[in-house]
Amino acid sequence: MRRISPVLQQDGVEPELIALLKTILAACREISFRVSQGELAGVLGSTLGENIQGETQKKLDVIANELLKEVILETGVVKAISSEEEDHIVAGNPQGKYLVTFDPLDGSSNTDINSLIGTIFSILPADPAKAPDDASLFLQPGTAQVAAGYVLYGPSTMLALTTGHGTRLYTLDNTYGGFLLTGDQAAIPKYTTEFALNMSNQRFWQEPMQRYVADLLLGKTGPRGKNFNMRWIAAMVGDVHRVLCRGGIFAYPRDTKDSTKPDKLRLMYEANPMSFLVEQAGGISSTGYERIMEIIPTDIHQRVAVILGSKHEVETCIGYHKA
Ligand code: AFP
Repeated sequence: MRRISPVLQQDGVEPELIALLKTILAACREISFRVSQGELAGVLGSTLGENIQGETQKKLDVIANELLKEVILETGVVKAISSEEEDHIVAGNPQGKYLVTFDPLDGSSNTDINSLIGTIFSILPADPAKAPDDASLFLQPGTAQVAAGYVLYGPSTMLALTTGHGTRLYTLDNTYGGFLLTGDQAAIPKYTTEFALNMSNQRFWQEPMQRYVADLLLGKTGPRGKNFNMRWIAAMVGDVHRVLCRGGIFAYPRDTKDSTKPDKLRLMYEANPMSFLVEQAGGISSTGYERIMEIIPTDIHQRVAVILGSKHEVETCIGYHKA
């Protein structure tokens, strides 16, 4: 089985970017170990604080955030980082070529029930003309990403990674201490009968999503002419991983449940990196009205509606938004 570096070298990825990715993955290996120790390491449960999103921080959120921040800034090739758990961007080396955004622990409500969680990251080029404490550095569309990935802390620890040469899956080999290639070129099937949505929000969705899901639920006797099955992990990393492995549609649509927060998922820390991975595996990713990776962000903590996965199914859902 192949290690990461030769695979990335073969794709022509710059040595500095390879080194940065390996540093991020070293931090993820450490997070994986802490996660696997669970209660034994005293890392479960919440802190007393809240993050910028107004969400309670889990102890593991804070540990993962600190670990990533420290090792990424030490590389010297990163101009600034932006984390879901930090109110503001954190400046790095003014000469750094890259910007890193990350969600240190996605699905953190799953930590206390020993269920799936993960780290999501994205790497963008840094504008040499801007200062490292200038947040506008990050206001680039997802199409500018040079790499994106997630590490899923599940029964085995897995990495999905893209540098724009397809999406590959790796598995952490604890005996060797690194990630080994276990799934070359993920290919999301075009058609699916599986959907992932938080159905408890159904009554708060906008009309196009209501119609789309109502038709799905009618199954074989409805306009779709086939039965669908539902899955919901409550951690985007887990749901997107399933989509990469066997297809499906994952959506967190806009809703009216909380008027201050019509969209739930974060553009920079969740939607853009996942969209890059999904598109590189042959799927598509949209808000229902536009391609997610073409959105020009106006704020680092911006949220967005997400519909992604199997090409035909996402296109069908988009069709309901156009009607
Ligand atoms: P946290 O990382 O704050 O736990 O949120 C996870 C998440 O943003 C995303 O990973 C899930 O798909 C979604 O929230 C789950 O939301 P529900 O609470 O509606 O199930």
